[in-house]
Amino acid sequence: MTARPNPLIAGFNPDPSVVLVDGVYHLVTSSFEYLPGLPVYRSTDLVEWTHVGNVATRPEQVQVEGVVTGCGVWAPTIRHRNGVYFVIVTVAMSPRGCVVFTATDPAGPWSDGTTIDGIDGIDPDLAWDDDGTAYVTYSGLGTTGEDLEAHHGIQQVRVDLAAGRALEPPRSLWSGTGAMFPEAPHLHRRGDWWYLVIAEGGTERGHAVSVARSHSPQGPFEPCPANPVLTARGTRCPIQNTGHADLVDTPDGGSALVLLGVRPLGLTRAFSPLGRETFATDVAWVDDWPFPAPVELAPRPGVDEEVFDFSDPAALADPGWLGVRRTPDEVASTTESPGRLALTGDGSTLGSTRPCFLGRRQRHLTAAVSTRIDASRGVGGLAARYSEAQHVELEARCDGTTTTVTGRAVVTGLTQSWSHTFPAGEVSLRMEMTPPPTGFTPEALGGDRIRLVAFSGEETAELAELDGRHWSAEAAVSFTGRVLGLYAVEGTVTFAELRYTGCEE
Ligand code: 6LW
Repeated sequence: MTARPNPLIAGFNPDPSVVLVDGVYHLVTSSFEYLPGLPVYRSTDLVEWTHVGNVATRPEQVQVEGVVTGCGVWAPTIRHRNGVYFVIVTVAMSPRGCVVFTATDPAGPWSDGTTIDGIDGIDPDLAWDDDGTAYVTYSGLGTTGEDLEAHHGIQQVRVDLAAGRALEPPRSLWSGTGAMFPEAPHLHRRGDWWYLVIAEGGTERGHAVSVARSHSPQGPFEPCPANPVLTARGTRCPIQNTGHADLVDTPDGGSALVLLGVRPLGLTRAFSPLGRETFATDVAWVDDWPFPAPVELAPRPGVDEEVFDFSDPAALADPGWLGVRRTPDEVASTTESPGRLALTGDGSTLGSTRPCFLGRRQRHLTAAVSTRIDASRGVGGLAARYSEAQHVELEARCDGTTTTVTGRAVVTGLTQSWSHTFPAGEVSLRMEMTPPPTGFTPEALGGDRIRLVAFSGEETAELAELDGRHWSAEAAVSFTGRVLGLYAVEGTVTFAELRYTGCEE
């Protein structure tokens, strides 16, 4: 059997939760302000994963239109009972709150979702007792997030899932070892024990996994003497911030954790371009306690190339396309301009909360993304986005006789740009990302290198080479990751293709 890779699911894929039913794994991750929300990945061996669909394909399911960037769809749990799959999730700062979706096929369609009243917290987990009692176990951080000091630890209520309400006031279960933000609880039954797996220490460098056990899902919970059972804090491990873990059986009868982590680059491992990704590690059981192995880097070998040829109307059917608070369908059309993808701007820019942007997750530390754009009827281009405040782009505009390409770097209110003018006509735009050089140089301390290049006919314009630290999880103080894509500002711009190439060499 092929060795399990790490990252298990690369690119912006934090807060993984996984379920195994009849030999098939389904895993979901957080999606924040992006739509569709809650990507669903399928595997039969925990090694090869296919993105088979998304839980929230309809905006009403999650209502992220008005959420602050980085809020929205946080930390799902996926479970299965009596032929039905359940995903429970908090939609932070949205009227939806704590919501449960159901489906018989995890690829979709999923239900409209039922909000569960009486849960003032995040990171809900769903578990059932033998008699069918449903428990929601969650992190008692109020969903408004306004008072981070008033954290109530891990809490639990019995719920009526159909009626959408808690059946009792919350009870406190356990708060971990005392590190900040006890969160991400998952409750698992194994033999005579109920295990409560939690994260603590915050989702940055202090992140850790701790465990407690009880003979009842309601506790009292006894902490593992070896807590935290997993953390990368204070190490030079290439995978940092490891935490937020869910437990699952492996195909060979063992156990594993799926969890989030980052791959920080540079001499001091400071900047993570891709954000929080999904990793896995094996678990050994000693005296009925789970002992996860350290999380080892094992990138998939070879070059991964994806070409979306927009003369194929099915190019948009892939579940990996993302819009920002809008669905890809709302933003892009394959019929407006036959053979090409058309984006029609509405005056919103990449600095807007609802840009006219169609993107995909960057999944490799060495990557290139390129497109061919016709800007004769509008203004638009190719971008790498972290947030409204942090993006970098190549933008094309045409005045009838020339096409000008502007490279622009936007970092929390600071903007710098570089331009080159070509004869009028289609231009190619390309961004290349590479890890920083080694050695004791200023570049070696930074993030990845991002080159902005434009081509037309025989002419090549190297517009800029930038330090990608500005578009990393740490500099953006971001829960998401880097998303690469096409955008329009005004008029209609059309694209022939989008090419993505990545490898971990
Ligand atoms: C999530 C919380 C966290 O709800 O960040 O990993 C939040 N830590 O558990 C968003 O991912």
